[in-house]
Formats: sequence, structure tokens, C-alpha cells
Amino acid sequence: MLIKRAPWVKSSAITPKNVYLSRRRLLVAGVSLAAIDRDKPLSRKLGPVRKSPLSTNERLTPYELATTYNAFMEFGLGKEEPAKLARDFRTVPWTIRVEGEVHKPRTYDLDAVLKMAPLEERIYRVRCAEGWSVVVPWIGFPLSVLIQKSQPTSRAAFVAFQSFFDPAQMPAAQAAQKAGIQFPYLEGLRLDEAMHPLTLLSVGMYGEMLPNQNGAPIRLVVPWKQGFKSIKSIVKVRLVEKQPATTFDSLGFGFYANVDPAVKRTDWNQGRERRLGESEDRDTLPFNGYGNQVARLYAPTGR
Ligand SMILES: Nc1nc2c(c(=O)[nH]1)N[C@H]1C(S)=C(S)[C@@H](COP(=O)(O)O)O[C@H]1N2
Ligand SMILES: [Mo]
Repeated sequence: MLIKRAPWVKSSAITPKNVYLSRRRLLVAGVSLAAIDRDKPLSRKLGPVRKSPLSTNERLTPYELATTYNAFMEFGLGKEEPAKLARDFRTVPWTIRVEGEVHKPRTYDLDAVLKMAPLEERIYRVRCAEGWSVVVPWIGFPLSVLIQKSQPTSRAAFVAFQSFFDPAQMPAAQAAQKAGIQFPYLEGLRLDEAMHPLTLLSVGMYGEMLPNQNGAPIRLVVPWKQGFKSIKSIVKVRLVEKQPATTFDSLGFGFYANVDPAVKRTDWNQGRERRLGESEDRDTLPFNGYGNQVARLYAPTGR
């Protein structure tokens, strides 16, 4: 693997194993982590949250790592920057607009989104194209709920997503802009991918509302695709006829970006990955291990 340093193995950043194990036991017992994290305001707690059969039972990435090693280029290119530079990011009030090829274009405030469907906890693997990965207990509901509410027309074939962008709140975005990346950050899915039950509209993680650096207050989690498809801090969802332009497609990563260990790149190895907090690499699985659920979307052409 080409990652030169491994900041996530700094011992100071890692949850002591006994703390981690007791958290895990509480989680398994259905007790929210928020209840035991006395250093965080209880108002951030989300609930009730039901468990999902779509969750993996793999070991969770420690909260401290999943919230301090992030990709959120609007808040800097360094992986430790978003946790620091997004601290004062204003996510209240927040609205998300659903428009385009729909019969019912609507603007929802966050409260309306939180009440749209029962919240579920989905423990998913997410792999970044750079070769690091996490296992996170996301909270949310299927994106299909939001899309169905808007009643797509028969012309809708793709869904385009747009992140919030405000250069005044995101001065560190200039580093990415200098490297040729344009904001607002854009992503997209084919309509059948967007409607797939695994595609999660997430409002929280580890029992609480999303931390700013993880894409507060509302993001996508598409676990069988490279992490960049999981767009953060969404303000617009547009149903469209044609495949939309996306930030990472324009950087040469492709629109579909399904996790595929057979892909050869000169920058990052797509065949191996490192879970944050672990000291050994592991093999990357086709579709990030979700092939049983999603491979049918791409048969027989692979798209
Ligand atoms: N708006 C926005 N969304 C984004 C990104 C970003 O830079 N801006 N980075 C993506 C990438 S490359 C990854 S790997 C995941 C990382 O999510 P995490 O920091 O919660 O692990 O967010 C994705 N969503
Ligand atoms: Mo990424």
C-alpha cells in the first residue's frame, strides 16, 4: 500500500481496548453510546433507533478514529483537518431540496427528514479509494423513502446530489480548489442504485447526530462503492434523465465506482486496504463485500 504514514495508529488516538470492548457490549445490548459519552451534549442523541439485518457484525472502528480521520475536502485536504476546521460549521437551520424530474418537488427541513421514516442503525463497511476503510454504525433510513415521496416522473433515470458550499465557512476548500477540484461537491447514482435498500440517507452515527466532519446533518452512505460516492452535507437531490457530472468522475475515478479489487491504478492499490485502527492490510472484496445484494444491478454488462 502506498500510504506513507499511518496517523490512525497513533496510540493516543485509539480507544483503550477495555473501553472499546465495553462499548461494543453495550451496543450489542442495544444501549446507545450517547448514554455513556458524558462529554457530549445529550441533545445530540438520536432515537429510537432500530437494528437492521443489513448490518455487518464486524468490529466497529473506534469513534475517535472515525471522527478524526476524515475526507471532507471543503474543510481541507489533510485527513485530520475536517475534525478541527468543521467545528463551527453551521448546520442549523438546514434544508434539503428534492427537484427535477419529480411530480412533487419539495424543500424539507431537517426535522421533516428526521420524521420521514423510522431510524435504523446500519453497521456498514465503507472503503475510500485511497485504501483505508471503516466500519461505522450509521443511523438513517433508505434513500428510496425520500425519492419515492417526490414521485419521480417516467423520465427520471439518475439522481444528482449536491453538497452545501460556502467559501466563507470553508476557507480551507481553497487547497482543493488549487488542485483543480470544484465545489459544490457533486455526486450521482443511477435511479436503481439510489432505490436499492442498502443505499442509506444518514443523519447520524454511533447513536448520535452526525459530527460536522462526517457530513452533518445529512449524507449518503453507499457501502458497495468507493467512499467518495457517499456525499456529505447534502442540500440538493435532483432527479435527472442523463448521467450527471460528479466531482470524482471528473477526476478520472469513473461514475459507477463500485469497489473492485481488479481495478489497477497508479496512485492507490485497489486490491488491499487498511481498516483505521488496525496494523495489517487486508484484501479488498468485490463490491466491498456486498456483491450478494448488489451484483444483480450490474449484470450482465457490469454496469
Ligand atoms: N461533500 C463531500 N463529501 C464527501 C467528501 C468530500 O470531500 N466532500 N469526501 C468523500 C470521500 S473521498 C470519502 S472516503 C468519504 C469519507 O467519509 P468519512 O470522513 O465520514 O469517513 O466521504 C465522501 N464524501
Ligand atoms: Mo475517499
